[in-house]
Amino acid sequence: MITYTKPPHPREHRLIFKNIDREGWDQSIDCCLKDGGYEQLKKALAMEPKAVTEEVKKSGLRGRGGAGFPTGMKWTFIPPNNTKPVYLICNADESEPGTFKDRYILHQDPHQLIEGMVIAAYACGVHTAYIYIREEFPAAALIVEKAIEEARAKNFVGKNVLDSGFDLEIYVHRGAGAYICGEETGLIESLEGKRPYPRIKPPYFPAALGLYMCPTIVNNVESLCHVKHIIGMGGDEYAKLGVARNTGTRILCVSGDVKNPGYFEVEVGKVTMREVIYELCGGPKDGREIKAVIPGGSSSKILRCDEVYKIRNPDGTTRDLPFWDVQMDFDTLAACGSMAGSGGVIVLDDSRKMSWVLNNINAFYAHESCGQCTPCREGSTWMRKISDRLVAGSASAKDIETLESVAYQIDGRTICAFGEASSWPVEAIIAKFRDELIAETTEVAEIAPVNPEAVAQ
Ligand code: L3W
Ligand code: SF4
Repeated sequence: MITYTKPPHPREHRLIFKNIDREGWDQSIDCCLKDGGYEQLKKALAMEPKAVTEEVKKSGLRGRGGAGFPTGMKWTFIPPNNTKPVYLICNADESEPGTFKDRYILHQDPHQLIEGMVIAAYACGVHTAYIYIREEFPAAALIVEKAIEEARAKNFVGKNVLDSGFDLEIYVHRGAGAYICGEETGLIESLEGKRPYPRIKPPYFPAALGLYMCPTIVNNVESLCHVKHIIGMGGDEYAKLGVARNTGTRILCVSGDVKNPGYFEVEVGKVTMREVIYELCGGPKDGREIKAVIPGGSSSKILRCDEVYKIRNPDGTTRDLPFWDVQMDFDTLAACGSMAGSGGVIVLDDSRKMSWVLNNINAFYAHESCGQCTPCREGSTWMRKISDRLVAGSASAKDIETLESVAYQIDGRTICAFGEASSWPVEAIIAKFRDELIAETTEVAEIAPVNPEAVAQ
């Protein structure tokens, strides 16, 4: 029986976090091998590469890094007549505010990731793979480098992996300390040794034109770990976890105003907002009430706890879905006008002023904009300046209108998704908490219009 230093909640279903906080688990390859490590790699190497991809497609796995894009489908985007090298990049630049799951995997179970990567590389015909680890995780980089060497010593990585004829090198690359390095094309530029200016998509979808303009598969740490379990269970069996179109498990990182914040691996769509807050996290802090939740990292739109959403049923009819009954899956959160993102659930209680929340988010995006395109560079700075005034008590009601207008002018007019990520929180907070924000504004005296005749005299 597995015992933990910090036991999982009974509602959890642990696949990826099975070894996190496990007693007697030391992250070494010996420990991992005693527990069946690299058995799924042996199974995958006995299959045709296309059959491995087929299992991942059947599993329904959707990317856990933010966009929820189907992983198996992404792998099939490598052009069929390609003659260039194909690369695999593990995006370990975990930096979405509210998200803190990948670091635990890198620190405590690096072999799970390496095994998933070798299987993914085999499926996609990759012989060179990179793990791009954010600069702020220096210990993780050392742990993963050591794990790669251990795997190489056992011939799970390197030339002729387990006598299969398949070669794979995996390199750790340390990030450059910016959020935008986690945007897949910014990451690729950074890996090429350049400033991480995102590329425009299309045409630069990495699966066709990625690293060194070669086909490149970019997957998040958690997504690649799931690959190992999909091969172990079979795609069909894996797809029985979770709900339709939202399969498997995912790690929710809950932070903010609850009694027991932390990480919880649950079946996708099998827990509601009420269950996350009251069961997994022990409810609001004493004497407080929940006000709102940002469900999928800071880029996702805020949900108010008194909202009721109109949800379209498969037969075209609609039904009402109150906030507390919202299932934490990709499709339900999208239907509520937000997104599941990278799994970072930020809970806000009635002690939080929305002007403070807004300003906090605006400060982050203004600092992290790469500056390549004008709407994002200028817009994020203006949004921060206005919300600075709001928290300082010197904003007017007109400023709220201007702030909203700036957000809508960024949205859809930028090179990468960062532009939307900076504007969506502003749009949603203003739309849902307008009265509260306006109550914090002051009336500014009208400045008298300039009289041209008086100036001429
Ligand atoms: C080839 C096509 N490939 C799509 C690929 C595309 C990418 C994936 C998803 O943004 C979001 C963002 C953050 N041919 C393709 C194609 N692809 N069509 O599919 O694409 P996309 O553009 O929807 O996603 P993205 O640009 O990667 C990600 C949000 O996630 N976010 C997460 C941030 C997460 C972290 C972290 O800490 N892990 O930073 C949070 O909310 O705002 O909206 O691979 O190439 N026709
Ligand atoms: Fe850079 Fe922002 Fe433009 Fe993305 S949207 S390329 S982060 S300036």
